[in-house]
Parts: sequence; structure tokens; C-alpha cells
Amino acid sequence: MHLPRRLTIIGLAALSACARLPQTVPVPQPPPISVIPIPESLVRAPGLAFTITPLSAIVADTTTIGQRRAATALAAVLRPSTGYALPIVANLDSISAAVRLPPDTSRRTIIRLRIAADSGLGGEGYTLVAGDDSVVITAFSGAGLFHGVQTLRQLLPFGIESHQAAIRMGPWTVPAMRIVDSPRFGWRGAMLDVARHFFTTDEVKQYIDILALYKLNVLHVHLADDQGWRIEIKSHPELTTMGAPSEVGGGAGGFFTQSDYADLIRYAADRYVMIVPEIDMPAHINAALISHPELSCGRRPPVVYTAINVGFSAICPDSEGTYTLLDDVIREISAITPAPYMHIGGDEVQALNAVQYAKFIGRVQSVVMKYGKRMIGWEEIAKTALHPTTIVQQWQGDSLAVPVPANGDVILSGATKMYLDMKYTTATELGLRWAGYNDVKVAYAWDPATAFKGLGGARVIGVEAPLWSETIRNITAAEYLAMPRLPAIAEVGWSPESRRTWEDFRVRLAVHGRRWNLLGINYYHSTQIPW
Ligand code: TNX
Repeated sequence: MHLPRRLTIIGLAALSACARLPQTVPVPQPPPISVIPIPESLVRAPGLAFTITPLSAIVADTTTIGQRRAATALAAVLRPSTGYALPIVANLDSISAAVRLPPDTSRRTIIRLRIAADSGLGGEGYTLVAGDDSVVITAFSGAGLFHGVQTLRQLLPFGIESHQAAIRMGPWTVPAMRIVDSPRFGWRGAMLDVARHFFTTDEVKQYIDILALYKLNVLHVHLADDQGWRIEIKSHPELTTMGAPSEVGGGAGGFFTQSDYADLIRYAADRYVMIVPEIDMPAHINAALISHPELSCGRRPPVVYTAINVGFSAICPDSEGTYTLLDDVIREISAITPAPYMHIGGDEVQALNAVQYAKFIGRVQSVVMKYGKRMIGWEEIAKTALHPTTIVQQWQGDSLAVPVPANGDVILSGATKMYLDMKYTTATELGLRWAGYNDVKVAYAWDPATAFKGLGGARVIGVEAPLWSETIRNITAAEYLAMPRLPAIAEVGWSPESRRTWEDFRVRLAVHGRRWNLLGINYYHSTQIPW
């Protein structure tokens, strides 16, 4: 806990009335720097702090989409809490008379967003230089600028997250400094299971907002499982009419129309989050088989399933009808997904033998490739002959049971560290516990380079934290499990190992609790964190 430093002021009045003793008044101190993920390098500079004033402006060339997105995101955070106009202008000459205040009201300071071809920081890196009169964020791309904006947001006092003018939570200062930052991994993901319980587009957007704040750039959406089919397929309306109105525990379920899905993609893209769709197959597919009993290979006719066992269902790998249906599904989803990936699940198949499974994965892989996407599958797919571009998503133990093809790309999602649906402790009401208890330190204190064995010559392209929704019915419950573990994983994926220590992280994280209170984000008050 940082107590305000007390400053001794000997005012002129005190000097003239020399009998009086000096008085002490508290002065607000800038908060300790608590940026998550911790930047690659941050050097405090001598000189005055930067302050946002009523005359401040955001300077950006909004004719380019990257600067427009970053500037819009910045203004959306700063305007409500500061109560200032904060116009977005191409240069200072173009500030309208509307924001000119009496000259003595304040200094004009600016936040400048610049794209520079030679920033040398890759597609997502940025530099941030805060000085007396300006903060300048420079990046090669809109993504880098957007990430820099999230850093600036976290450098400001936590009151900046308030939805209403919060003048007493200022002053809105940033210490003079220079940050140079870029991510360790290109794939920094979160997975949301909208199949076991359905989440509305508004709820998914709330989740995307959290991803964006912590520089996560992938939202993998688990769109179908035994309990529900959640995406409209225009050539097969029966998949949703019969497969969507159900969920775990017997709730109403629901699904995204293709236009809902497009809305999510746009919302995510504005925040530099890529949506990766998953249709889980050949198991986890009961919801689709309800309308296609002919594809269940003579097993008992599928009915609505609202419990949480896994592995029992399978779409028949020996029926051509299976591939006709899946071709339509993959074609439609590929067409509405800008990301170059399609996740086909592939996990926990109990109802097929190894030959059937391998045949199925091979056929589906060629369909995915036909529609121009790279296939991703849970680690079980590595048991089959995969195309070199296919990505394996590790999830089970601390070592990959099946070697991934040499040079093949792997995403780490090990349940013992990254599963957000594991309980924090024995006392956590929500969540499951098959992979153990994952309190915040478990999620944070590991190194992707060494934690998982058996990866052979595979290349780890990043990390992804899945949130399975068997036990959670709404975004408030989702946030309880995700926060604060998701920011922990975000730092694992972004920051250099040499910059990360648990002791430092837990102190930085504590400050974020106050941001979440203002943002209306629910979280678990882990006893490991000095809130
Ligand atoms: C395993 S992880 C599953 C999911 C469950 C999850 C619960 C994976 C690929 N399959 O079907 O929801 O455990 O933690």
C-alpha cells in the first residue's frame, strides 16, 4: 500500500507571519506503474509528467483505419472520465474553436498516434514516449498503436476507467518515460465455450473488451458441442432450429445468426482481436446429430443432451453424407470468417476406432484447405497424418503425448495452467477440477519455453486460455473464472520471460482490481493478490 507522501509547504503567508509553523498537506502521488502485460522495456525519464488537460487533443490521421481505430478507442476511454472534449485532429491547427477555453485554463498537451514504416517493432509492437507536453505512440501498424493505447490507459490513474466524470480521481498524469514494447508470441488467445451455455453477442463483446485491454489478439469461439449448435448455417437451418434451443442444465440455449457473427467479427477487428471459429467434430457433435440421426452410424437416435459428460457422440466417418454436411458447414463458416483459420475440434473421441478417426481428420482437413483455411485441432489430431500447415492445440497434461510433426505449429493451452474453468481452490463454487486447482500463481508462474515436454521439433506459436462453460451461465460468472487468470496468461504470452516475476506481477495486478470495479468486471478476490 502506497501512502501519500506529505509535502512540506512554506507558503508566502507563512513566511510573512513567521511565528507560524510550516504546514503539511498531502499531494496526490502518481500510482506505481502497473502495466499488464509488463512492457519489454520501460525507462523513466527525467522531467515533468505529462498531464491531460481540458485543452488536450488526440492527434491522429484518421483517414487511415489503424489510426482511426486507435484514436477512437483512446477517446472512448478518456472522454467520459476526464469530462474533457479531447478532439481527434489531424494536426493542432485544425482544432475547432469549440474546444478553445480561456487561455489561462490550462496548457495544451497532446497525445499523438503515429504510424512509422521503420519502427522495427514488428506487426504489433509500439513505442510510447511520455514527456511534459505530449505522449507519442509510434507503431508500424494499427494493432501496435492500439496496444500502445492500452498501455497509456493503464499508465493513467485507475479512475480513467470511470464511465462518468471523475475529476477527483485525477490528475490525469503519466510520468515521463520511454517504452519500447513488442510481443513474445504472435498467438495470444482466449477461448470461450458458447455451446455448453450460450452467451449473447453483448456478453461476448464484454469478453472481447477484456481481451483488448490485455493485448490478447485471438478469440477462439467454441460454436458447437453436444449440448448446443450456436451458429446459423443457411443451407442447413435444421442445425439451429433443432440443435440450438438447449444448453447444460436445460436452459433456453440460443445461437448467433450470421449477421450476429459478422457484428462480433467487426467489433473484435476494431480491437485487433481475430475471431477463430470452432465446430467440434467428429465427437462433441450430438446437437448436430439431433437433426441428422442418419449420420450417427446406427447408434441410438440422438436426443437433446443437457448433462456434461464428454466423448460419447460421433458423426459417422464412413457415411458420405457426413462430408456433404460438413462441407456445407465449413464452406459457410469460412466465407463469413476473415481469419485464415478453421478449428475442427477433434478431441475426446470414444466412439470411433483409430482408423476411422484418422480417415475422418484427413477428409475434413482437405475440406478446410479447399476453403482456403489452415486447420486447427485439439492435440489428438496429431495421431493422424497432418498437412504441415495444420496447427495442433495442446491441452492435456504437461507433456504432449503424441509428437507433433517437426516444424509444425503448436498452441499451448495446458489445462493444468491455462484452463480458466478449473476451480481456483477447493472452496470455489464454479468450475471443474479434473486438471487440479489453478489459483492465480499457477496460471502465471511458468515459462512456455520449458513447461511442456514432448513438443519435439514443433514451434510454439503462442498460448490460449480456454474457458469451458459447463458451470457458467452468464458473463458475470465467466468473468469470475477469467479474472484475474486471463491477464496472467496475457502476460505469459506477451512479455519477455526475463521481465516477469510473480512477486512483481501480484502487486501490479492488485491495482487492476480497482479498474475492474469501475469497468463493472467481476473477478475472484484471490488471497494471493494484495488487493
Ligand atoms: C475437456 S479440452 C474438453 C472439453 C471440456 C473441458 C472441461 C478439450 C479439448 N475438451 O470438452 O469442456 O475438458 O474442462
